[in-house]
Amino acid sequence: MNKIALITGATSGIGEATSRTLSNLKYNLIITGRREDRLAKIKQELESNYGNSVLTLCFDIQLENETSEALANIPSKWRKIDVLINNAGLASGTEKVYEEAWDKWSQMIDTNIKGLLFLSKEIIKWMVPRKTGHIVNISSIAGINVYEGGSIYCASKHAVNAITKGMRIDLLKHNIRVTSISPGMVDTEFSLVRFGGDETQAQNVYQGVTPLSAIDVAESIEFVVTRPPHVNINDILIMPTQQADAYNTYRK
Ligand code: NDP
Ligand code: 8X3
Repeated sequence: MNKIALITGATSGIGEATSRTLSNLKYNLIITGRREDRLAKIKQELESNYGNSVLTLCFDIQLENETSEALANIPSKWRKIDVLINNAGLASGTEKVYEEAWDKWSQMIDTNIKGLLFLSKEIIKWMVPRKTGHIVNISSIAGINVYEGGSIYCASKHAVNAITKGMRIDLLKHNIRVTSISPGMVDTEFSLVRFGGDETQAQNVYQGVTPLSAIDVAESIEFVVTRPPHVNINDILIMPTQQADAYNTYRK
């Protein structure tokens, strides 16, 4: 029987690329995001190219009631989730801690931390009795370094790292694997979202650098989920060759 993976934030970037790599491995997929048109298009593309089954769930992961309702509507045969990819997330703005950006900070905290936690709790409840499962949390170099104008985004990814370590310990006796993947710069819609749709500012982030592609990260996800059952990859830090860390980037 095909395995089932749930990928949050599959409407673009890393999540969308991962939906292709896992479809290629014959996973049936539950894909989520807020943009219903994109979910429908990706479902259609995957099912016709890979022959797997794809269930779409459209909800805002910041909202517990929407998330609960979406999960409650998952048919029982789809609840045997083998792999959960906690990928939905964003950075919003580059305001400093004394500047006015409360709404943006709340959005990052509610999406990157609370959303990930609430959804995970619900899915883990289905994994524990089955004594099997794998949770892959998408963190960031921002979970390791803190840079100017990034305090709340970085805080959210530091929190993801702490939650990941906690999950690993709490889930040890339940045979559920837990992995953190921390990329540096990846060329997705991430910077466009961070800069509120300003394409020039978004493109400047990648100037003179060959960033990672979403596929590079999806291939790391493919690697961790295809290890034999006795192997748990705890952490992967994946960077563009031209970026050593959040502070050191060599731009040509
Ligand atoms: P994208 O902006 O391309 O994708 C983000 C995804 O998250 C979209 O599918 C979006 O779906 C979803 N999402 C965002 N907010 C919500 C929400 N409130 N409810 C439901 N879904 C939501 O960026 P990336 O692919 O780059 O980002 C994926 C993850 O990778 C994020 O966690 C990000 O922090 C992390 N990351 C990115 C890096 C980069 O440089 N790009 C580097 C390191 C980590 P929709 O808009 O349809 O809701
Ligand atoms: C995204 C990478 O360096 O913009 O998580 O924080 S960075």
